[in-house]
Amino acid sequence: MRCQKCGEKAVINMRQHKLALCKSHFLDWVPDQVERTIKRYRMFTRHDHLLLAVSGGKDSLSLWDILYRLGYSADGLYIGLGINGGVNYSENSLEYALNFAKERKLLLQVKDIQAEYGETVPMMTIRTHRGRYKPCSVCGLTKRHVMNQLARSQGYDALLTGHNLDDEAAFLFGNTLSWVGSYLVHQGPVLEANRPGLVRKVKPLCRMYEREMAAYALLGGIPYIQEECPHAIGSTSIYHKEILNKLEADRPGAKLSFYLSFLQARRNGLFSPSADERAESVHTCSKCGQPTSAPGLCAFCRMFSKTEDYLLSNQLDGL
Ligand code: Q46
Ligand code: ZN
Ligand code: ZN
Repeated sequence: MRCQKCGEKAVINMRQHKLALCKSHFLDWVPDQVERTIKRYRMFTRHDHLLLAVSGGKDSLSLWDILYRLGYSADGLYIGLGINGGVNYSENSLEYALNFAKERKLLLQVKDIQAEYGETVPMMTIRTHRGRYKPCSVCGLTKRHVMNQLARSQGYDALLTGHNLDDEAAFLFGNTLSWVGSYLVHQGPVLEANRPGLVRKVKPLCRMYEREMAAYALLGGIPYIQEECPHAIGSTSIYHKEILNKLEADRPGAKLSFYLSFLQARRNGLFSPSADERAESVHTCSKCGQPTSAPGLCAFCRMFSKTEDYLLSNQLDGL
């Protein structure tokens, strides 16, 4: 197979785009595609101060590399969740993120959940019973809270995540199977800051296949943590990804078309906020100042207040 741009030996064949490329043309093609996505969805400009959530995995590190190559100014944020899972997952992933930042002299902010809130995500999960002992629910809530809090307090213009097309299509598939309208209304490449206290969220890799991002990291010489988070193993989202991969194998381009058709349907007004949602008044959490649908504390502060009570009672017991 030959590169369609220069005729050299191709290293990747992307059936979904009917395109085969050599290493050097592929490494130029990926940033070019991401730049088009940034412009198409008016995500941000080169004047904006960006904060990228960095996990140490291939997507976020590749995105950081791409932004750097394209001349955008993006700082990284690594959130230490305290996940071990028998593979020192959090410690190792931090190492990859730190090395990446150091080599390119980029700023990586590190927030350690246990240092900040007294307990790791798995500890909070066991004690609060949130998510039936599966940490993903506590983890998602914590990450969203910490990312928004830091982006807001330090005046960043947008918060970026490395979600790729496979992530977005699997999320969409799951929400379509159960018709979770409230998620479908809000899913997309850009989540506007439509409530006071929220920072704009964007996903510049939303049109890039996971396979393309893995190839970019590999060919671009970007070391990243290869292991999945131990809590992702056996998850519904991975199961949905596998189903979509089968569909993609038979019909190249199916994932992209599923996602893009959804975005088009949404633009055409197929989904709209429910009457409940429209009537919902926005409240501000009395503790952290972030928006919440009910008066009083937001979901994160409610969960964390149980940690505070628990830690305090432990201290009192020790007196
Ligand atoms: S990091 Fe956290 Fe994921 Fe691990 S505990 Fe679940 S949500 S799987 S992106
Ligand atoms: Zn070429
Ligand atoms: Zn709060």
